[in-house]
Amino acid sequence: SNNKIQVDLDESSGVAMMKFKSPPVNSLSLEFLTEFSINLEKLENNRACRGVIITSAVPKIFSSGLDITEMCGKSMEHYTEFWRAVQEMWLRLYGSNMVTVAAVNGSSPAGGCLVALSCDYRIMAENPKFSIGLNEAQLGIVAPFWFKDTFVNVVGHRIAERSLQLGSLHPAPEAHKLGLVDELVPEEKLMEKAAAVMAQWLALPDHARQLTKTMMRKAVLDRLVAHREEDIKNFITFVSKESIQKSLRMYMEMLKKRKS
Ligand code: CO8
Repeated sequence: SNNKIQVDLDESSGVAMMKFKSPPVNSLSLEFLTEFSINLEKLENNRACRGVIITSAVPKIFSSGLDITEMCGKSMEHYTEFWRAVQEMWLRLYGSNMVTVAAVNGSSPAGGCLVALSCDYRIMAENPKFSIGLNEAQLGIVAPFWFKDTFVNVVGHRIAERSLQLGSLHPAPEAHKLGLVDELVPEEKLMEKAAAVMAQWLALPDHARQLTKTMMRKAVLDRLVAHREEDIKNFITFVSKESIQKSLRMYMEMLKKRKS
């Protein structure tokens, strides 16, 4: 189905709104990631579009990150296809020529955090119940090098190192202090603020801004492009281990138990 993400382009401003709409938690399944990449590609190739605001239509959750069920008990072929889709999404988003603003209106662990980190600017609702971070270590898994690179480029090496080792999920106020998000606003002001920030970034000539963005991000993008197949192999080897499968199953159990 072609409706996990709602896209609306305002031709007069050149700004597209991309809303994650895949309840209950906007997890990044193969289907979701494929739709995400196709939408980004379409907007990228549309001359009428200069910027994208990414947000969620699901209350309290921006995105719960990679769909854990895609990494449990599946075939090698499936893991390959899934991981290629994760890479593709990141290459498109991090390497986008458009201005990308994340309006983080809910929790945003792991892959959800990666999506926000890959944008040019992050605004988060100031609710301390919403947290964001690369919590992979808590699941007994390790964030790939390009997740780490993206994180380091936002917060610097020391903060990234501590946060990654501890698998920290930072409540919004703490995320702001660390520079993981650029700005906090009351939830009802989030979209207004995102539009204002977008207008500020779009006031510059596209060409100069795009070349500058490329200059800042190219090394990190090139590193994955150069090691893409190796990165897929690493993922498959890692995720196929019985110990890792066990960790992921236990984590899913924990999520379910926590509820009842
Ligand atoms: N994948 C699949 N299912 C999920 C996920 C997920 N990431 N997150 C939640 N769900 C499911 C829950 O199991 C639950 O299912 P059910 O209704 O069948 O019991 C349903 O979604 C609703 O979840 P909750 O009841 O927990 O909803 P809450 O509103 O209470 O909480 C949260 C929402 C905060 C998002 C919470 O669900 C949560 O913390 N989820 C886990 C998030 C997480 O840790 N994600 C990490 C994924 S790993 C990743 O993104 C990067 C991996 C890098 C690869 C490394 C190499 C191996």
